Amino acid sequence: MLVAALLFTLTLGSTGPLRAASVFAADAPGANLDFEAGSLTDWTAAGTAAVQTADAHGGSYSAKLSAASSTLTRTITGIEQGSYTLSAWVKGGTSSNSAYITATETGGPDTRTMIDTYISTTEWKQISMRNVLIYNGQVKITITSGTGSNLAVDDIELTLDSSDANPLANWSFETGDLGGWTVDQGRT
Ligand SMILES: [Ca+2]
Repeated sequence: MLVAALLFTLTLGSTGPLRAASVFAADAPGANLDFEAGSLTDWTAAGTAAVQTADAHGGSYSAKLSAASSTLTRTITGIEQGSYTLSAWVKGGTSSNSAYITATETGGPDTRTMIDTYISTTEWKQISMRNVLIYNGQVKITITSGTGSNLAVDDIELTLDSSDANPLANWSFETGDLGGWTVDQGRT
């Protein structure tokens, strides 16, 4: 008995896999994620935090949280839904494992990376938080010194690893035809 069936398949667009792109690089104009504004423009500081010229990972400035329980915070908005990596360069002393960077208010799970595991007093180290899921177009970045009193940070980057934008053509059939699809009729 012949069983007729319609098999719909959909071919991905010719653009291929989505490639990682740094959407908020440290050197993005006006981003001040590298503190090269020479001030804490776009950041909110609590406790004792300021830009410094004594040391920097890149450029002339970095930010330094020079007292315990200090924070630097900013919210970046207008970014597309997807999975990101948030990275930063840090330098300083340990904090009894109480210093951290968080990515919150994304519409997804909060992400936190403890800094002590990576930090050094003699060289800049890059820490990265992968799988930062952003569902609502924004991310709140917070850097906390914890019990430490000499946490320097510089060159923060937010990189889009995987966009949730649907790469499939004509997924909703709103072209009014089967464009993008192939119809395989009569397969048994
Ligand atoms: Ca800098």
